[in-house]
Amino acid sequence: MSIAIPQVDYRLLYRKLRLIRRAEEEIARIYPSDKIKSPVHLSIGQEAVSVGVCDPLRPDDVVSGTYRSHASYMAKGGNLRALFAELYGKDTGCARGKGGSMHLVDMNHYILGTSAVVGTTIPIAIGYAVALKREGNGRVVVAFFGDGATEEGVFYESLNFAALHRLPVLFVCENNFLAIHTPIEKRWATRQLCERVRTYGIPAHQVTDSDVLKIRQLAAEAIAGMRTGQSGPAFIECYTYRWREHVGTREDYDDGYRSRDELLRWQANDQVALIGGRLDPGERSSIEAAVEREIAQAIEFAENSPFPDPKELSTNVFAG
Ligand SMILES: Cc1ncc(C[n+]2csc(CCOP(=O)(O)OP(=O)(O)O)c2C)c(N)n1
Repeated sequence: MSIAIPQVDYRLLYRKLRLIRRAEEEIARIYPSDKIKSPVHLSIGQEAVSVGVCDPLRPDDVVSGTYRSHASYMAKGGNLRALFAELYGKDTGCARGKGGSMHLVDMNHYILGTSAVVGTTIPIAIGYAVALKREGNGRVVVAFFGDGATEEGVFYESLNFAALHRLPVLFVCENNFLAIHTPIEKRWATRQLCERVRTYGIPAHQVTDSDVLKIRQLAAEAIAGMRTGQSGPAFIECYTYRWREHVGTREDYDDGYRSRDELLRWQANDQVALIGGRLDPGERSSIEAAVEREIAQAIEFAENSPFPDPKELSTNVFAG
């Protein structure tokens, strides 16, 4: 049976790419003021992965991310005001101001809570996939994680369990070649991640140029197969590049672990600009204006929201 993949809507795709890029640039602008109360791990440069993968998702599909999840949160349609309020530590934040950037969550949009501990959100995503399979409504889970997370044992346990039980989960590795400052050459004996994954019987694909349309197509095919029960889990490794420092908002090309030439090569292939360039200029500027308004309103909301009541210090922090 052939699988129908929905047509690309370039306006929607650009809106998402631009929203993520501009929201994170605004976070970087505000950050030095100390209004943002948590460390931030930006995805500027990596937007194509979240946007390409989330574009074919249904609103009731589930997404799981990491501490670097502003992008997947926005790509899945998470509440932008609650995102900014969370960064500001405000009561109206998506985790009531107690989690900050690394602990985003929005269950109204099926965005699972994220964690600072590398690899830990992968098995939680698998747990949701078990629940969705039992539910039987064709919903799927996407688990996003970095290349560093594939060094955790739980990644391989999760692959095996998902393959064994044919769970509807799409594993997406955002391979930016770095775990903090350590390059992949010093961490991986071989680059054959997809081959390692295939040994579990999971189809694995690699996108090396960050092309958002290729990523979208592969994700759409995998998701469509899982929805109908025709196929089990799938894996996509997306090469990508983080333009700013690991944590914080600086450009860190003088820190000695990577070169600005590398950045320039990736910037020449910037998917935000490339997709924007496919639009009619008038259409493009009205999308950009709408994005600016949405972000400005979210910032204003965060600024005007109250901090949590001190009496709530330990509420929703410990079980029971
Ligand atoms: C279990 C665990 N080990 C180590 C760390 C320290 N640490 C924080 S981020 C990070 C790098 C992870 O890199 P990757 O998974 O590739 O994600 P990226 O930051 O590139 O998005 C490490 C080692 C941690 N938070 N948790």
